[in-house]
Amino acid sequence: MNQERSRKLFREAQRYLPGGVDSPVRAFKAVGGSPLFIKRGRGSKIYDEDGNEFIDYVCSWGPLILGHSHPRVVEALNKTVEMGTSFGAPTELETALAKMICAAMPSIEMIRFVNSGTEAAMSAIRLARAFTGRDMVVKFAGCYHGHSDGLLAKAGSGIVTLGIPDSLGVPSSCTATTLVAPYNDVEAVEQLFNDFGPKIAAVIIEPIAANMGVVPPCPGFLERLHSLTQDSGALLIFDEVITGFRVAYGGAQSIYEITPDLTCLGKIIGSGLPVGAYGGRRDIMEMVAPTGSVYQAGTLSGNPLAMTAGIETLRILSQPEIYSQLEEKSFALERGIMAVAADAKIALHLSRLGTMFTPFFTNETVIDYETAKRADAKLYGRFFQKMLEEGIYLPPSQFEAAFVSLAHSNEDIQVTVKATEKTIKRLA
Ligand code: KE4
Repeated sequence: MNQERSRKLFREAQRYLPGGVDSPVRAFKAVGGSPLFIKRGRGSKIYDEDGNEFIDYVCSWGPLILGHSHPRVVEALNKTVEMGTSFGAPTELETALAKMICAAMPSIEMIRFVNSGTEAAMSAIRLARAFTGRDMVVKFAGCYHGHSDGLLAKAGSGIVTLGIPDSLGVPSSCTATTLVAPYNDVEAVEQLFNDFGPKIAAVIIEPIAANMGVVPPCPGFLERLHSLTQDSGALLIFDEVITGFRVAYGGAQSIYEITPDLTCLGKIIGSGLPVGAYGGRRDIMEMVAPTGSVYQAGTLSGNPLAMTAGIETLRILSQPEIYSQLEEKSFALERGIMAVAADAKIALHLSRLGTMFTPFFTNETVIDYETAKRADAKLYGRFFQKMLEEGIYLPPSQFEAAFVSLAHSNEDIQVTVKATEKTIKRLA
């Protein structure tokens, strides 16, 4: 595959951008090789600067559930951009998208738009601390909620401990109020509430984890988190930046029928434009400035372009049968890949929920970060590279989610299964 222009562009980019990218995972460090510079996307396909075509399963890391350049989204954006890009003043578009989200997720009575999932999670934590008057926050190993200092924490020694910084530049004081537990480990969370209960402001969780690869919650896990937080006066924050409008129109909270106190959103609600949001109970959200004393602000928050893209996308997603169409495509892909793996007698566990999936090369069922890390990530890297040669663009990291969009055709699914068969044979 000719990658000449991408390599040239990468060399130049590395002079001006750290690692030649604006977000680390794009640099292909986890899978090796040189990143492809993408020129355009249409539907389920992306085209790189050397003219190579790929079936895209990254979909901008989740936002593009409709596929690239959906005609209705493009048309709506063109109309809005003609009237201006940003006013720094209220527009009816923000209220329109807010109403759609509140209607889709009844736990959200009020919402604040921001510009990224990082901002959403950071602000939700600040709000939870203000509302409860407490400082400590529980997060889970392998879950990612953006790069705010307090959330860049990893588990210290032992199973449940005070977080330690997971990045240079994060003072230990910032993670000293972050508690880290293993995902799906009810006993560990109960231990934390025994030890720190009255000091815990919130538990923040990806209700279906996607940042260690896709790892669904074990039966009863989310329900236990809900009861523990309710009983202790802590808030339950669902980080649905990925799962919101991805796994169902009502998000993961509608699948598991759990009402979080706060929800973080992003990605799909902006359909590829920069966006994030946090929302929840009115009595909590009214503490956000200017009605309350929890400060949070943003020049481009609720900007007309992101709102337009989000409104058009949710209009399409709210149509009947959309999610059953998405499920059909995704199930066909899972069934095809698992049949190929069984034939080749290769240890492959395809972890999937709805249109988000991760192939783990392991015999174990992946239930948390430790089991995810025991999968053969090196083999995943080779799988990634060989699939790329077959024209299939998967996430360039074992610890990410791949995504099916509405634009992925039955033919795309069959081509992907065939490419998997050829690749697994070559790997074996
Ligand atoms: P952003 O700040 O990247 O918009 O969102 C942070 C975030 C928050 N919560 C969850 C559950 C997330 O998955 C993310 C960001 N997701 C990653 C991919 N897993 C973004 C890709 C990247 O970092 O380049």
